[in-house]
Amino acid sequence: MKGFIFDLDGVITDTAKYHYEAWRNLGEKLGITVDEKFNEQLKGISRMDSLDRILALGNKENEYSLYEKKQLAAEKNAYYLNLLQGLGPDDLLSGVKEFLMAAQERNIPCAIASASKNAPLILEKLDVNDYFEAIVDPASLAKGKPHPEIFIRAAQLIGIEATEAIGFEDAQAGVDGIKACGMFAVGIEVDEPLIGVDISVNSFCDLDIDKLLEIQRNR
Ligand code: B16
Ligand code: MG
Repeated sequence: MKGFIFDLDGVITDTAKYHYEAWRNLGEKLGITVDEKFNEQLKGISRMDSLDRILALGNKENEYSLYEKKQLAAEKNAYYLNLLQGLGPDDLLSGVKEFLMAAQERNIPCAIASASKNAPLILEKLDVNDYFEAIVDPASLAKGKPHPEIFIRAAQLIGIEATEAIGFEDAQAGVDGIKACGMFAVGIEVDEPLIGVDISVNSFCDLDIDKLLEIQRNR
């Protein structure tokens, strides 16, 4: 048995840039500069954990109540959703659709392991829902990435062991989660190098599905 487990933001589509823009906007209102380098630390991290990291960056971690923090997170999400308005099938990253079609032809189940609560909406906008047998609900998890729980759950949902799956990630937190459960990791490296991946590519255009399966088999 085999299966593919995909992160969403930065792997299927480039919504990572919208998350960054939305956090930078919120940071400006709070007097905290969220730059591109710091933003790397937010990739794959849940909404509330990202907010906590930003507040800590500005030494403001004790200035807001939980209620206020939930309001700030909701404000960021509203801004983010606004940026997603024009998202459509053309926003799939290069080679993703072809890879999903090739997986479907080979009857290899695919699942989404994204920290994003917006994942179902984004997949619908991209018109790729039908390629995925399962989407992990991040609200159902005890721990976020880099904990491996989300990847273990995704493998369970498609009926395979974590060690039988190949995981695709663009963030270090995600790669760490994949490797922590013995899964084969493919890094989608655009900016920063990812440590610990089994192979890395710039995009799905660089991946031959059959060669990838062979590499995993002979690992
Ligand atoms: P939301 P991934 C993650 O998605 C993003 O990388 C991260 O920047 C974001 O904070 C997180 O989802 C939560 O997203 O606010 O939409 O629930 O990379 O795990 O697909
Ligand atoms: Mg990601």
